[in-house]
Formats: sequence, C-alpha cells, structure tokens
Amino acid sequence: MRAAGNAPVLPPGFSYQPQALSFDKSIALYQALSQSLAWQQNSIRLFGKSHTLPRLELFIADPDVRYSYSGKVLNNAPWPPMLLGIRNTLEQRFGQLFNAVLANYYRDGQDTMGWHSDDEPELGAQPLIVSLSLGASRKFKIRDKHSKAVTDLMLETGSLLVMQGNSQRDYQHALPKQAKVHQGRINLTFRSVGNTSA
Ligand SMILES: O=C(O)CCC(=O)C(=O)O
Repeated sequence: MRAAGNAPVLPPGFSYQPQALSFDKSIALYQALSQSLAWQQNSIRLFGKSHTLPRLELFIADPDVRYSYSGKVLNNAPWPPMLLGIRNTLEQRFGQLFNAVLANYYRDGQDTMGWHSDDEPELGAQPLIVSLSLGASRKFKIRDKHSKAVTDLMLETGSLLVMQGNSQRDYQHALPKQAKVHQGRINLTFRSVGNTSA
C-alpha cells in the first residue's frame, strides 16, 4: 500500500521524513564523513567462525557509554565536531538526549546489513532511534516477526527514518544488496544508550 507522495504506509513505530537535510547539505556531509572518519572494517564470530562485515562502521559515543553489538563491546570514537549541530537539533526535535551514533558506511550496493532488530538491553524496551541517510538512495526492508510480511522503503539522502515504540520488539529490518548501486551511502543512527556498566 502507498500513501500520498509515493511513500509506503509503514508499520506502527516507523516513520519516514524526507529532506530533513537539504540535498546539497546531505551530500556535503556524506563527502566530509566518508573522507574524515576513521572507518573500521569489523568482523563478528558466528558458530566459532569469524565473518568480515559487508560494510564499514564507526561507533561514536560519549565517553561513559558502553554498548555491545553482536556480542562485542564497541570502542567509542569521539564525536566529530561536524555532527554536534545535528545531534543538538535532533535532541530538540525529539525531546531525547542522544549519547551515541552507530555510523555505517556502505561503499556501494554490494555492502549490506542483514536482518536484525536493535533490541540490545542497553537501549531499553521501547527505544527511539533516529536514522539519518546520506549519499546514494538504498532500499530498506522491514519484516513483521510474526506474519513475516515485508515492507520496502527507499531511504533517500537527507531523510530521517524514525523507529520507536515496539518497532524493535515486533519487526526486523535490513538493507539488502543492490548490485546496480555504484555510489556510497552513510547512515547515522542516533541512539540513547543507558549506562549499564555502573
Ligand atoms: O543503513 C541503514 O539504514 C540500516 C542501519 C541499521 O539497521 C542499524 O544501524 O541498525
């Protein structure tokens, strides 16, 4: 089903806001981040075997944040000054402090993110996660955990995808391979991570 403006009707807890950043600003930010961040090629262990992740990553967070992802505690990179204004704007807009960003860099359409939910205990039961897309448009998939129904959405540069409520409890999401995409995309997911280390 499609709503006006050609965006699909999204499941409860998901909302899409195009052009939160103008095209020019979003592409300039994509270029600056792709060149200046110390991107990491991480791997995960699955059934005793190490797998290189098909994307680059960087976990940017306040120094007191501890966050594990796929069973590994992530090292916190400091906030790049160019993200502080956006962080502040999003905090005002959503009425929540964001102490971390998981940044993903998909170098082209071969880089992907598999099906998962952002349901780590550190995020709380009903996390508000705000995801800013920069660079190439990529298809994003949302799958109902029970009915298995899938909704497809195109994430365009400068857009925000907001996930809240039971979006992580009831749904998984993924960014599939798109062989025809030859440009890069960066995704910044602003998160509030509870400090569970104390
Ligand atoms: O690149 C995207 O839009 C997906 C990112 C994502 O699923 C995540 O960071 O949990």
